[in-house]
Parts: sequence; C-alpha cells; structure tokens
Amino acid sequence: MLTVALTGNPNTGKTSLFNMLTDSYEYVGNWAGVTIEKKVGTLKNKRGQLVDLPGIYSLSPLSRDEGVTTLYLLDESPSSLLNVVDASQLERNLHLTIQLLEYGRPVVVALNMIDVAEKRGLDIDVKKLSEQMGVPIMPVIARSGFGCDTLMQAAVKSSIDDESLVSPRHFDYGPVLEQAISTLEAKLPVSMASKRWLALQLLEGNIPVLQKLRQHVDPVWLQAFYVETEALVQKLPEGKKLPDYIRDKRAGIIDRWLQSAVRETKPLRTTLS
Ligand code: GDP
Ligand code: K
Ligand code: MG
Repeated sequence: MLTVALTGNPNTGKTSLFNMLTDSYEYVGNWAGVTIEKKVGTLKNKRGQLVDLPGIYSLSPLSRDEGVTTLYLLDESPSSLLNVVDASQLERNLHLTIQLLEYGRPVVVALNMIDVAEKRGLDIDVKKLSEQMGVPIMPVIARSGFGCDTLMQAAVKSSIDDESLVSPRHFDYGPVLEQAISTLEAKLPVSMASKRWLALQLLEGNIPVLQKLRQHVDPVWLQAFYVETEALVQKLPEGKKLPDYIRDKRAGIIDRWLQSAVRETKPLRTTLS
C-alpha cells in the first residue's frame, strides 16, 4: 500500500486538499505525545493512503506539536511527500519545500490558491518553476477541486517510480557548512533518512533529530562540534547565527527560483473598496 504524506505551511489548504483527494477517512487517534488528531484517508483512486501532517513553516519544531512531522519522517517511510504550497506566498512556503527535497523521498508540489495568486497579479510560469526546482508542480484550487485528479495521479506516479532514481537534493550552503555537513555525515548511521538531511537538520537545531541521533553519535562530541561550527559561521562576513545562516542560504535559493519564474503584473481587476 502506498503512503503519501501531506505537508505544508498552516492555512495553505491542506485540509481542503485532503478532503478532495480522499473519500473514506479513517480517524486513527492522536499523534504520539500531542493532542493533534492523526488523519489517514484512502485516495479516491484507491491507489494508496494519504496521511495529513500538522501545518508547519519549517521542520525544526518550535513546539511539540510541530515536532510531529520530523518524528514522522524519522520513523516512517512515506512512499512520497505531497507538499501543498500557497501560490500567493511562495517566498515563505518554499523554505519547507527545500527541506522536504533534501529528505530523499519523491516530492510532488501542489501549487494551491492559484486563484488568489492570479487576483494579486502574480504570473507564475509553472513549467519554468518546476524545471528550476527539479520537482513536479501541479497547479490546483483545493477549494473547488480544480487540478486535484491530475495531482493525485502525479503523487501516485512519483511513489511508484524506480526508487533508485530518487536521491536527496543537494543545495549548496557554502564551504564552511559543506565541511561541517561532511564531517557529520561520516558519523551518522546508514539506515535512517538521508545523511545530508539529518546533518542539516542537526545544524539547524532540530531537537527531535538530535534526540534520535543521541543513540548513534556521542552527544558530548556533537555539542562541541555544534559550538565550533557556530563559531566558524559567526565569523563569516554575514555574521549570522547558524540557523539564520541556513535560512538565508535557502532564501537565496528561493529568490533565484522566483526571479526567473514569477512576474508581478498589475492585478486584473481592482476594486475601490
Ligand atoms: P489548512 O490550514 O492548510 O488545512 O487549510 P484549509 O484547508 O483549512 O484552508 C484554509 C482556507 O483557505 C479555507 O478557508 C479554505 O476554504 C481556503 N482555501 C483552500 N484552498 C483554496 C484555494 O485554492 N483557493 C481559495 N481561494 N481558497 C482556498
Ligand atoms: K486552518
Ligand atoms: Mg487543516
């Protein structure tokens, strides 16, 4: 049975999309340790299951609730990730997308709220954005159902494509961090998620990842390594804290994607109110 995991920022239309893509809905209790309901549904085409994850802006959790997604990615092995993004808020939404692309399972992006983006005068070249990001992007309007069948087919297709073709995406974080990532990768166990993803999440301060890796990596060494890397990064011209430095690198990647694929035009219709 295929398992597609639905992820995205809060208020991007995840619940609307979940309802459009599934017909039977199995309530399966709460996520471990938190009071958030775990929703699993069967895809309308009966090809697999859809798991709804809590809305988050980044995988590094600010609360226990937000840690659900990281724990899920550490412990389960979803066939693919369906990432819902708000087309009118791409700059903010794509930070999570980058982290999902780094995880190493197939990703399909549902470009939702395209009606809203259009009203705001955003002209998104979906094909170009998809080429830039190296990920299938399907425009949808979750509220009306527009594009949802095509999206479901794409999510199923990505799940069953030859697994060996799916490798975690490699975005460049500059020489200091690349060195730190390599050092960490050499210490990490093979059996879990992509080592590069784990290393980056550790450097960002993702607590559930840190807790998980305590069994494999000497925590004293890890702490010292973190402090050392933090000091190196703060000495760079940017003079940033480690998580902010990582965030800025991602913002740069997103800027480049959007520069070539999104144009701001005058809204088609303006109202006086
Ligand atoms: P969630 O917080 O990610 O689960 O988002 P919801 O599914 O609850 O949607 C948030 C709000 O956006 C709701 O009022 C939806 O009706 C609305 N919404 C969802 N998708 C679309 C869309 O494609 N276009 C428009 N205009 N509104 C949408
Ligand atoms: K909501
Ligand atoms: Mg919701």
